[in-house]
Amino acid sequence: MPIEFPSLPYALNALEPFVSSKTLKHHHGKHHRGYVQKLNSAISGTSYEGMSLEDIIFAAHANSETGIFNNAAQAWNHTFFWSSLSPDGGGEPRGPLADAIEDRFGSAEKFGAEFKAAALAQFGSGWTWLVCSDTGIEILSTSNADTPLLRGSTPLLTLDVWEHAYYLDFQNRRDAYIDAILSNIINWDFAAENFQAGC
Ligand code: MN3
Repeated sequence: MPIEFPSLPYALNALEPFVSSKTLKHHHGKHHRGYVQKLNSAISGTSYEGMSLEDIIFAAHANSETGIFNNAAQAWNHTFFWSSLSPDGGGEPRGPLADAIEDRFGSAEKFGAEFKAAALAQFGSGWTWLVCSDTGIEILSTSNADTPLLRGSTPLLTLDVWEHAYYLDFQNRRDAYIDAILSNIINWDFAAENFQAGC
């Protein structure tokens, strides 16, 4: 069984005007699809064929198979990213996750400011995450395809800060992209489910 290229959990225009259908069409239909296609052709006929996507990520990393690792991790990161956004998103965290954010960051507003600063500070391509680990919840930035799974952290939500995520809509204004996502479409329900399941 090849690794599946998943459908978006919403319509192409569902995140407008914050993420345009044009961006989603390219980002999901070209970039994400491309990672999955390259991965499937790279693992065909190898010992990776038939493994879960997570197992491929760990095995390729352990074996220093950079090409397979990059495409596998990007496939996983993107699927997680689509769920981190929602047309019904935005607002503030709720429930036990809201309490954890208040304990760690002081308030949801202060969390937003720290998350934005981390996403802006990521040099070049990468991802900004809210994760939990043995020491509690924290903001984490990863470069290129790198993923918190390798650190034993549980991802709660993520933001893609590769230029392909925002250039069509915001050009070089990464700060405006971050603001639009955090204020309007970040999926706190998804983060809360991940928090309750894994932290
Ligand atoms: Mn991307």
